[in-house]
Amino acid sequence: MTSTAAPAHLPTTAADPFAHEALEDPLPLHRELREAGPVVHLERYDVFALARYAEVRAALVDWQDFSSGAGVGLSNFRYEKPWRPPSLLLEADPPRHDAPRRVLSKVLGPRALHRLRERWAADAEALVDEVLDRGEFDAVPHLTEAFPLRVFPDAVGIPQEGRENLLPYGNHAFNAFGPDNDLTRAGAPRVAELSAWVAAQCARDVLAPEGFGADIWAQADRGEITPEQAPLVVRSLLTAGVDTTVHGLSAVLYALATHPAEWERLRAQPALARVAFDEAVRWESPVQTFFRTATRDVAVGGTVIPDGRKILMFLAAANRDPRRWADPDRFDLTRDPSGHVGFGFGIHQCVGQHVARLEAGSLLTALTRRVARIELAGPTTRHHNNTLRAWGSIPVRLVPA
Ligand code: OVM
Repeated sequence: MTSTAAPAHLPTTAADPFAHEALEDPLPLHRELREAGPVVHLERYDVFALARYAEVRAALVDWQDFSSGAGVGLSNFRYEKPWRPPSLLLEADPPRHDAPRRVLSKVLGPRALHRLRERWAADAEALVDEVLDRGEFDAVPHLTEAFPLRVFPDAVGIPQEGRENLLPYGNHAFNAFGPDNDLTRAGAPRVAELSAWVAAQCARDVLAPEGFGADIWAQADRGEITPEQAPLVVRSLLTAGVDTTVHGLSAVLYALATHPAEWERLRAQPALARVAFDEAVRWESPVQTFFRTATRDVAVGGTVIPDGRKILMFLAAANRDPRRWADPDRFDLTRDPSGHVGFGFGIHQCVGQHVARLEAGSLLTALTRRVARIELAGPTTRHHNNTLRAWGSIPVRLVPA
């Protein structure tokens, strides 16, 4: 791989955003990167970093100069073989990106989700009743993992068997956007087995006759995508649709448990559930970072990023940039969190965000109806992942309403 010396005036850091210290608490690094300048060189990986809101958002919108087709991880598909066939959505540029994107936008759009509203509301109420019986419990396995696992695989239409593979597969896929460090290597022994299981769930005859999976295949019948593309579009749902929503739900639950006044505000005004979830996505940024690749020598903030070089976009740092957000570290249901880049921005902006918001809205609404107080009941622990900001454990006590 070629590497051009960084311009002399370009701020540089030896910090490793994928080291355990940074994954445990990334906020000091994010502040350092934002304050260093609009573009920073990360020596350790010889890549460029954007951490300010304006530059991150501008680069996300500019898909022509900041390409996804060479992968959105550290690995540059111009030079390195991807660990799996690239995603037709995430790891593709127009025009190839557009038909799969159109199909998935339709399949996961508001019309399709309408059918799920009542069922998911009832599922959320049943789950909240179950955990209320427990009194004190770990909210990660019993609530924030349990809810997506209860509703999403059924909505896609995959069989029961093997669903325990979904979280480990997603966890590895998000680790694999980072470097070949201990986290990525820890996932390697199961890659073949997990990938084979995921691929098998994407076949037409394995998927239920109704569901997101069948809907994707129906779009292939209509010629919107090819029959060769359909399984990979289903794979995107199974890769990106579980861990992300789990960690988003953990984020909002932890925020509410530790901000009792905001919980009271939500109880008094349950229509704030969507704001609460988006504010938690801004505040926590479950997806912390994604890379892009420069398609030409591209000027950003007075420096030139050379053609073919990787750029790490710190969504999480942009979401707490004081240049954009008043009191950015505050979790605040009175602010308007729209415009956050926690779901990305531009043509690749999370195609599943309506699904995520419906899951969160269902669960938060059930909680506001049945729970008076959410209290931490013990020490929390983080789960480290190269891309995701996640809780491993959130011990809570729910006080019934
Ligand atoms: C995909 C995909 C999309 C978004 C995130 C992601 C593993 C994967 O299309 O496979 O993370």
